[in-house]
Amino acid sequence: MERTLILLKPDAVQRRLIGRVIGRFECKGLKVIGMRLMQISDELAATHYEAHQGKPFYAGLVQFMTSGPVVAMALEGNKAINVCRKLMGATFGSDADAGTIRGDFGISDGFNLVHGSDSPEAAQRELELFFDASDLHSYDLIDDKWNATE
Ligand code: IDP
Ligand code: MG
Repeated sequence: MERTLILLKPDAVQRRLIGRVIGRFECKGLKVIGMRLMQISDELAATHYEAHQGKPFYAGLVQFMTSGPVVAMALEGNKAINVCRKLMGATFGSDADAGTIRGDFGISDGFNLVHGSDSPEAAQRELELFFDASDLHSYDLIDDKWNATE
Protein backbone atom coordinates (compact mmCIF):
# COMPACT_ATOMS: atom_id res chain seq x y z
CA MET A 1 0.00 0.00 0.00
CA GLU A 2 1.25 3.49 -0.85
CA ARG A 3 0.34 6.86 0.57
CA THR A 4 0.24 10.12 -1.37
CA LEU A 5 -0.49 13.79 -0.78
CA ILE A 6 -3.34 15.33 -2.76
CA LEU A 7 -4.19 19.03 -2.61
CA LEU A 8 -7.48 20.43 -3.89
CA LYS A 9 -6.13 23.79 -5.00
CA PRO A 10 -7.85 27.14 -4.35
CA ASP A 11 -9.69 27.00 -7.70
CA ALA A 12 -11.33 23.68 -6.73
CA VAL A 13 -12.54 25.18 -3.45
CA GLN A 14 -13.69 28.44 -5.04
CA ARG A 15 -15.56 26.58 -7.78
CA ARG A 16 -17.36 24.33 -5.23
CA LEU A 17 -15.76 21.22 -6.70
CA ILE A 18 -14.48 19.73 -3.42
CA GLY A 19 -17.07 16.98 -3.23
CA ARG A 20 -16.91 15.96 -6.87
CA VAL A 21 -13.11 15.83 -6.92
CA ILE A 22 -12.86 13.83 -3.69
CA GLY A 23 -15.52 11.54 -5.17
CA ARG A 24 -13.21 10.66 -8.08
CA PHE A 25 -10.55 9.40 -5.68
CA GLU A 26 -13.07 7.55 -3.50
CA CYS A 27 -14.72 5.89 -6.52
CA LYS A 28 -11.36 4.53 -7.65
CA GLY A 29 -10.87 2.79 -4.31
CA LEU A 30 -8.48 5.12 -2.52
CA LYS A 31 -8.88 5.51 1.23
CA VAL A 32 -8.88 8.95 2.86
CA ILE A 33 -6.53 8.62 5.84
CA GLY A 34 -6.06 12.35 6.51
CA MET A 35 -7.89 15.52 5.50
CA ARG A 36 -7.78 19.22 6.38
CA LEU A 37 -9.09 22.53 5.04
CA MET A 38 -6.25 25.00 5.41
CA GLN A 39 -4.60 28.16 4.17
CA ILE A 40 -1.12 27.61 2.75
CA SER A 41 1.46 30.15 3.96
CA ASP A 42 4.08 31.69 1.68
CA GLU A 43 6.71 29.62 3.51
CA LEU A 44 4.86 26.34 3.07
CA ALA A 45 4.21 27.08 -0.63
CA ALA A 46 7.90 27.84 -1.16
CA THR A 47 8.98 24.60 0.54
CA HIS A 48 6.37 22.48 -1.18
CA TYR A 49 7.27 23.85 -4.62
CA GLU A 50 11.01 24.32 -4.04
CA ALA A 51 11.82 22.24 -7.14
CA HIS A 52 10.14 24.94 -9.24
CA GLN A 53 11.95 27.94 -7.77
CA GLY A 54 13.43 30.07 -10.57
CA LYS A 55 10.93 28.92 -13.21
CA PRO A 56 8.88 31.59 -15.00
CA PHE A 57 5.59 30.42 -13.49
CA TYR A 58 6.90 30.08 -9.91
CA ALA A 59 5.78 33.45 -8.51
CA GLY A 60 2.31 33.08 -9.98
CA LEU A 61 2.08 29.52 -8.67
CA VAL A 62 2.87 30.59 -5.11
CA GLN A 63 0.41 33.48 -5.37
CA PHE A 64 -2.29 31.10 -6.63
CA MET A 65 -1.66 28.42 -4.01
CA THR A 66 -1.81 30.96 -1.17
CA SER A 67 -4.84 32.86 -2.54
CA GLY A 68 -7.46 30.94 -0.55
CA PRO A 69 -8.08 27.73 1.34
CA VAL A 70 -7.08 24.34 -0.01
CA VAL A 71 -8.11 20.83 1.02
CA ALA A 72 -5.10 18.67 1.84
CA MET A 73 -5.67 14.93 1.78
CA ALA A 74 -3.57 11.90 2.52
CA LEU A 75 -4.78 8.99 0.40
CA GLU A 76 -3.81 5.35 0.70
CA GLY A 77 -4.14 2.50 -1.76
CA ASN A 78 -2.51 0.06 -4.14
CA LYS A 79 0.04 2.07 -6.20
CA ALA A 80 -1.69 5.20 -4.92
CA ILE A 81 0.89 7.69 -6.24
CA ASN A 82 0.66 6.64 -9.86
CA VAL A 83 -3.06 5.89 -9.69
CA CYS A 84 -3.77 9.41 -8.41
CA ARG A 85 -1.57 11.02 -11.07
CA LYS A 86 -3.56 9.16 -13.73
CA LEU A 87 -6.88 10.24 -12.20
CA MET A 88 -5.61 13.86 -12.19
CA GLY A 89 -4.51 13.89 -15.84
CA ALA A 90 -1.84 15.94 -17.59
CA THR A 91 -0.63 19.15 -15.93
CA PHE A 92 -2.44 21.59 -18.20
CA GLY A 93 -6.22 21.48 -18.29
CA SER A 94 -6.05 22.16 -22.01
CA ASP A 95 -3.99 18.96 -22.53
CA ALA A 96 -5.58 16.65 -19.97
CA ASP A 97 -7.60 13.75 -21.32
CA ALA A 98 -11.36 13.65 -20.90
CA GLY A 99 -12.19 11.36 -18.02
CA THR A 100 -9.49 12.84 -15.80
CA ILE A 101 -10.11 15.46 -13.11
CA ARG A 102 -8.11 18.14 -14.91
CA GLY A 103 -9.58 17.09 -18.26
CA ASP A 104 -13.18 17.16 -17.10
CA PHE A 105 -13.35 20.17 -14.77
CA GLY A 106 -11.02 22.83 -16.18
CA ILE A 107 -9.38 24.29 -19.28
CA SER A 108 -6.77 26.55 -17.63
CA ASP A 109 -3.11 25.54 -17.67
CA GLY A 110 -1.98 26.94 -14.31
CA PHE A 111 -5.31 26.75 -12.46
CA ASN A 112 -5.51 22.99 -12.66
CA LEU A 113 -7.50 22.02 -9.57
CA VAL A 114 -5.30 19.36 -7.97
CA HIS A 115 -1.81 18.54 -6.83
CA GLY A 116 -0.56 14.98 -6.39
CA SER A 117 2.84 13.71 -5.27
CA ASP A 118 4.87 12.36 -8.20
CA SER A 119 7.16 9.78 -6.50
CA PRO A 120 7.47 7.84 -3.23
CA GLU A 121 10.16 10.28 -2.06
CA ALA A 122 7.98 13.30 -2.87
CA ALA A 123 4.97 11.69 -1.19
CA GLN A 124 6.83 11.11 2.06
CA ARG A 125 8.29 14.62 2.05
CA GLU A 126 4.99 16.30 1.18
CA LEU A 127 2.89 14.26 3.63
CA GLU A 128 5.26 15.38 6.40
CA LEU A 129 4.88 19.01 5.30
CA PHE A 130 1.08 18.91 5.53
CA PHE A 131 0.28 16.36 8.25
CA ASP A 132 1.43 15.39 11.71
CA ALA A 133 1.78 11.62 11.98
CA SER A 134 -1.00 11.59 14.59
CA ASP A 135 -3.43 13.10 12.04
CA LEU A 136 -3.04 10.15 9.67
CA HIS A 137 -5.47 7.36 10.51
CA SER A 138 -5.13 3.66 9.80
CA TYR A 139 -8.51 1.99 9.79
CA ASP A 140 -10.38 -0.82 8.07
CA LEU A 141 -13.07 -0.36 5.44
CA ILE A 142 -15.59 -3.06 4.67
CA ASP A 143 -14.43 -3.28 1.04
CA ASP A 144 -10.66 -3.32 1.76
CA LYS A 145 -10.54 -6.89 0.48
CA TRP A 146 -11.66 -5.79 -3.00
CA ASN A 147 -9.16 -2.94 -3.18
CA ALA A 148 -6.17 -5.05 -2.12
CA THR A 149 -3.18 -5.83 -4.31
CA GLU A 150 -4.21 -9.35 -5.33
P1 IDP B 1 2.09 18.74 -11.82
O1 IDP B 1 1.22 19.53 -10.89
O2 IDP B 1 1.29 18.08 -12.90
O3 IDP B 1 3.03 17.81 -11.11
P2 IDP B 1 4.39 20.50 -12.25
O4 IDP B 1 5.21 20.53 -13.49
O5 IDP B 1 5.00 19.87 -11.03
O6 IDP B 1 2.99 19.81 -12.61
O7 IDP B 1 4.00 22.01 -11.93
C1 IDP B 1 3.45 22.36 -10.68
C2 IDP B 1 2.28 23.30 -10.91
O8 IDP B 1 2.78 24.52 -11.44
C3 IDP B 1 1.26 22.83 -11.92
O9 IDP B 1 0.31 21.93 -11.36
C4 IDP B 1 0.63 24.13 -12.37
O10 IDP B 1 -0.31 24.60 -11.42
C5 IDP B 1 1.84 25.07 -12.35
N1 IDP B 1 2.49 25.17 -13.66
C6 IDP B 1 3.38 24.30 -14.20
N2 IDP B 1 3.80 24.71 -15.40
C7 IDP B 1 3.16 25.89 -15.64
C8 IDP B 1 3.18 26.82 -16.74
O11 IDP B 1 3.88 26.64 -17.72
N3 IDP B 1 2.37 27.92 -16.61
C9 IDP B 1 1.59 28.13 -15.50
N4 IDP B 1 1.56 27.29 -14.45
C10 IDP B 1 2.33 26.18 -14.52
MG1 MG C 1 4.65 18.23 -9.82
